Amino acid sequence: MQLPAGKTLGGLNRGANLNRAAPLRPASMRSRAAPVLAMAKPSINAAATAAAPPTAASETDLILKKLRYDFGKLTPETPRDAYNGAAFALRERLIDQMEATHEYWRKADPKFTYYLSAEFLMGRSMMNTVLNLGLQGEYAKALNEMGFKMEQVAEAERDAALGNGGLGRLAACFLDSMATLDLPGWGYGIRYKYGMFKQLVDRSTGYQNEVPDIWLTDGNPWEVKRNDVRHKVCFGGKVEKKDGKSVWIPAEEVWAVAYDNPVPGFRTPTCANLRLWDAQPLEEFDLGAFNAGEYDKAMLARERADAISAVLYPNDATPEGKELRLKQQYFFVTAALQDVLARFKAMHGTSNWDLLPEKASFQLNDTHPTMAMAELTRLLVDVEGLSWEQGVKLTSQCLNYTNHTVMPEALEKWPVKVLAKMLPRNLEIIEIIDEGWQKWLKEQGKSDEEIKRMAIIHPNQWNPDEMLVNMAYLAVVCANRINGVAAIHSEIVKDELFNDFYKVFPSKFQNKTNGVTPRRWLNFCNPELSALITEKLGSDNWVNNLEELTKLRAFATDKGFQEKWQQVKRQKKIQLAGLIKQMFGDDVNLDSLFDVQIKRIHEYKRQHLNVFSIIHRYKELKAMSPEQRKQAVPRVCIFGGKAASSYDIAKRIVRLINQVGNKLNSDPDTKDLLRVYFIPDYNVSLAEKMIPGAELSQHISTAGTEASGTSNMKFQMNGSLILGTWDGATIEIAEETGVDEVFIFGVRAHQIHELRKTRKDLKTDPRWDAIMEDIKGGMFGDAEYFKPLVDSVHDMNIGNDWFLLANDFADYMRAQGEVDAVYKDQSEWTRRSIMYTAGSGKFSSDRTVREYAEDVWNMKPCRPQ
Ligand code: 26W
Repeated sequence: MQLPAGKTLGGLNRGANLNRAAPLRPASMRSRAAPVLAMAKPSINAAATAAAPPTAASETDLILKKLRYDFGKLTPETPRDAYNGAAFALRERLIDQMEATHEYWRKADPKFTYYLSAEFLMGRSMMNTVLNLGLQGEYAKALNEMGFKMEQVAEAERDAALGNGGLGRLAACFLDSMATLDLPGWGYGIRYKYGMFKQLVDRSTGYQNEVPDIWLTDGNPWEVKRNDVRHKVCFGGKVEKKDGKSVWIPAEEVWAVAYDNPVPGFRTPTCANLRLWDAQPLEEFDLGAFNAGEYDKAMLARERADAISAVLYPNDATPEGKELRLKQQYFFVTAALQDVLARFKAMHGTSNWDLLPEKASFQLNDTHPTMAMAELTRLLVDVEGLSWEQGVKLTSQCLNYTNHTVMPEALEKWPVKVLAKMLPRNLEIIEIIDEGWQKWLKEQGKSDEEIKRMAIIHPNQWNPDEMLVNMAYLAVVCANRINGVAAIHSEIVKDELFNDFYKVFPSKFQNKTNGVTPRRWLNFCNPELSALITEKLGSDNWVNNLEELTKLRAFATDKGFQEKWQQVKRQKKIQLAGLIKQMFGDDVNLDSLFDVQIKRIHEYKRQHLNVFSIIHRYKELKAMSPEQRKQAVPRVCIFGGKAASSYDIAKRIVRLINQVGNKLNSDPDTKDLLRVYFIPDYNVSLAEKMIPGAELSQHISTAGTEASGTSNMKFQMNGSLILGTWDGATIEIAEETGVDEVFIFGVRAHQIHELRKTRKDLKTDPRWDAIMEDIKGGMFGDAEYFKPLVDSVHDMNIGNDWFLLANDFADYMRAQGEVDAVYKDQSEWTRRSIMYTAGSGKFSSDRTVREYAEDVWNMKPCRPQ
């Protein structure tokens, strides 16, 4: 790298000489930078970034320069312009930090962890980047001088919605914590061209409609295309035996091209990476076919490749079972594994494979990346030439599996015939693994019945001639460690879901209770409450040491502090009311209890139990005298959540909530006491707006069905009380906050099996029956349409109501009554609200990720100096 004559790196301060106007690095230098992430070379970043910290002036220059040369705009006219300028300016900061981090890690050669996930629900990046880099002052000033408010500019950004719900968002929170904890870690996933569909709700009919999420139209400033980082991905064909070795001759090949998304940590120089793969054809265009007039054939390779990374499957609990889904899963898994092995070989050569588990640990985010179990073995044995034994050993030392659901219908099983066609060699490897596994079980003295129950490849219970590969069993047999995502869930995983396997190797099983990043979910989305907490605790150390919040307990009954706490909550309620005004044109009563249930629509999450209780509350209010109504606690009930496009009952639940809202919100007798709003297109950035304004959040899944839940943690952090069942992480939230502080109801998980089997002592309730009659009677219109919904929950005795809504109804109404009673005592409510936030320390994803690093990945932080 040539510097101007007589100048040494140290001498140059960024402000003066390094302003972006005068590009420091000549073009050729820039291209040479790319290999750093593939294979490192000495570079200047560390020194450069170590120079003068950014100033409002330097960022203004940079923003205007980006606008001018990347967008041909001299000054920003719209928030979109300002966003483009700011985003591309920050992009340069991010790339510098990422390069410097990876150069440092290249030298330090620490152990890395790789988070393999089919989903990363990142949301927006600008505010997160500005705040994690500690540049809010500079950027707020720079943008204000251009006539824009930071919040206004942030609204111009599209959400990166590359996920369905909990699983995808957890992956995003984990990346933030890994970077903030200086843990060398990367995410690997798919760069979907179309993310989670946009949900439109027809206000008058209440129907959900889906439209594609075309999020990349205006480019994506938060990614760096790595044209030179690509791996070949093969499909189909056949396997031939050549001198005793299996040789796969594929029928189709595509490129997996890397796009890097820098992941900056909070207040650390560490900037990790999320590498997303895009499918590209080997041949862009078949000119021969074109000249022969076969136009479709000319484009075929392009279309087939595009299809692989085109769209996210919008189901979050029932596998579509489509071949393209399996193609997507194998595509990103093999690209990730090839990428990691290439870097390992560059660093450690090809005769040091036993070192691999010391240098790389992989976390499989549910079963979606489970093909990694066969693929890593294939790459090590077929490509790198290791022995089968060594290949399988290394695989089982490197790969770990997290289970996120016990719902039987969510567990992926791929037909053997589909695998035989698409991935013949991988199927062969799975068959050999299963054979060895069953043989080993036999040697362990397991009965044939037990061995049959633990077979990885087994008949389809609904059509025995079809053989299926059970992806969860493959993961459990091959993984080094297996974990659930909350204490109760991990017990169910051991005692029920994988009990046979647990009895074989109990030491593999662990619990890792989920967490959420307190940066995005408290510090950034609720600056008002954050400022109050920082003021009370004397520093904002809590942002990455969340356990410090316990100190707030001492002030829970402090009148002065309570007042300030109430003011902040009031401010956030006003903002949420503003959102309702903007969307529905309605002014809501700010003295109402803001009651929020936001999550994917699913029968086990029981949004319909919530709306049934609202129908009863409405009827009670209608039956009251105006006098009595004065005693009632006014409520604004807010829902949000997408129903998978093919999930019929879930769509009927969405419509019922909207129809109930349309009726109640316009009823003169009750509209000041009870409102219902279904906020459409619920996503990460909407959650950031809604959660701080909530006073009560509902997590009312049938006990034993919600693996953990993570929105419950976000609400807790923001001082929103919880009405919920004894399920998932809500149990641990109650334990941390104080069980009496939480409104708990409903049957317990261990009682359910018996209840469903015997159907004895099932509770009924005349209020419940009346509600069912009202709906069937057309009180909310279209009785016909809602009949299947009513039938699905009415009358357990005929096998309906699998999720026990009727059984839990009375106790739910009891808890609802308690909520109203406590809300009438605002100082008691505020005391509890403070206790929730104070008890949320455990639910930082920093704690969760630290536990994974210690107990699963066995790795240490490595902070770039
Ligand atoms: C194959 C279709 C499919 C897609 C996604 C099946 C299952 C899933 C996910 C496992 C569903 C999911 O998001 N599970 C949620 O994961 C969260 C993070 O651990 C938990 O907090 C939620 O309780 C769990 O439902």
